[in-house]
Amino acid sequence: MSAQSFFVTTPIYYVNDQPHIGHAYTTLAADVTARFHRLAGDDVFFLTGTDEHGQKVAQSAVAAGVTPQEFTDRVSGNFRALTASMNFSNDDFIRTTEPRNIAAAQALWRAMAQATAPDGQPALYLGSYSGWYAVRDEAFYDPAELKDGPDGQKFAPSGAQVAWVEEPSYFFRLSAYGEALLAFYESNPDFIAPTSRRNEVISFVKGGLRDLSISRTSFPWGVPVPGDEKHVMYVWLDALVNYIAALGYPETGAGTAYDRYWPADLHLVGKDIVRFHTVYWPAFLMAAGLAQPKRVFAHGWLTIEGQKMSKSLGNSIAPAQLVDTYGLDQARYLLMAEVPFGNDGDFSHETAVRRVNADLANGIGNLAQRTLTLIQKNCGAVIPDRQEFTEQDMNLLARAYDLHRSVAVDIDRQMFHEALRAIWAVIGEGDAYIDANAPWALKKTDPVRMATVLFVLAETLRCIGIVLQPFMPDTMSKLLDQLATPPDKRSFSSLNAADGLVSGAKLPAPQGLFPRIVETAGA
Ligand code: ME8
Repeated sequence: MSAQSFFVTTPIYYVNDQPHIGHAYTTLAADVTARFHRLAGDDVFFLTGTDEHGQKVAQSAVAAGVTPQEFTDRVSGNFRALTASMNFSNDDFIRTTEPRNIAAAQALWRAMAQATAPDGQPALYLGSYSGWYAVRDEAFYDPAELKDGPDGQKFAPSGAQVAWVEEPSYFFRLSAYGEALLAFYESNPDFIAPTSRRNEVISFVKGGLRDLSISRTSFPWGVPVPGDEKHVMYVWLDALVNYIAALGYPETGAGTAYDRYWPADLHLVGKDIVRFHTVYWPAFLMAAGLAQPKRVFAHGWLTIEGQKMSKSLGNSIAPAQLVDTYGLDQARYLLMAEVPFGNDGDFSHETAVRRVNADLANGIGNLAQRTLTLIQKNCGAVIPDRQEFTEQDMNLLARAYDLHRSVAVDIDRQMFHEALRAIWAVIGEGDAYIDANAPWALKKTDPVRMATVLFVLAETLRCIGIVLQPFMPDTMSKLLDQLATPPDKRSFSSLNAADGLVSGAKLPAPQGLFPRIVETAGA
């Protein structure tokens, strides 16, 4: 049987910004998901990239004194570098300025231009746009949504300043798609998550949709509209198309990547861009006659020490800085463990130190260190012989062999913090087991039982190590090396006794997994 395909995406990031931990947060969640599905045996495609057209990027290029192409070539690399610095396992990295994205955007445009909207009118038409536009959000706003600022300035709900725009524009007849969208949400209750976002989107669509301006003529930095090259496409159109451009759209026949991976299983996005992914994108796909993605999950907003990350406050944390301060896998753990995915949450140094010490150094680190050191000292540095298991032994092992199943449910709901909590519950059971059985005291009194206890602990650690790989790949690979687990026995299909540790296998000298962070006074 061929493996089940699994396609997960991140937003493609605007290159006007330096990557900060907010960007790393979304891509990390996608990385954990992709790695988890690979270990489950799925055929995974994990996509990320950069969004390089539009007014916002063009303005940043002017400010930097270079052409938009020079600018995007330079800064796109900052986002590509995240793959190495955060150990992301993306299978592709797409830039919207690449020929494949431009070709896909133009093909999607043509398909929509030939389409008839549900009201029987053409899906695209030429008109003229006059209204409010926020360059920072690259979004149009209704007058009713705006707030007044000083000197007659007007601001979008996001806080971005808007400017009045008047120019010829092609429109997408979004107003005709409301009912079709509502029917789609209704029959696909898992399409938008969490539920609070789903409810927001449904009430937005129920409130009535306006046609969407999808081209601009007042600046040239974009994808030319086929057949009318005075216009460039609205940046969100050529951004959203990246998800299928990376699969080779418009090639869609049997044997293509599109055929293999579309529809996407999961678009991960921040809460700021839900509307684009759950209203505009599905409507474009409907018009073009393409299948809908299965799920859009919107996570919340990260703040730093209680404050919004902003250029003016200068408080953004670069992902590399996080890795330098806490270590790579520690940084990955902290971002996933602390905040319930979907909620807003704060990153603070104090919490980070507490969690590294409590969960990593004293938690899994200590359990591994105690077990492996005892095996080293008392069992000749080989996986010990085991005798009959007690009921307590079997209970712990059953929990360890089963762990990936409950974790899979959490991962499929994007409840990463709950997945970690479930894994830490088993680590806690391992701690209780080692204390209850006190293998260090059995050396003289009952060495045979000591060997069985240490075997059970090592086998439990093997399972924990396997299940934790998506979150902390490097450190768990170190742990599995220390348990002499061969590389081909590290997927979920090895979470059983038959593929378990082999008594007598030689183990290397144990090494600590996570050093404690000791803060010197005044630091
Ligand atoms: O919106 N906390 O790009 P963008 C959590 N190009 N996540 C954060 C964050 C924070 N403080 N700041 C940013 C765009 N993010 C478009 C997307 S997709 C076809 C086009 C994350 O560079 C979050 O995922 O503004 C958000 O949705 C994304 O970065 C926005 O990145």
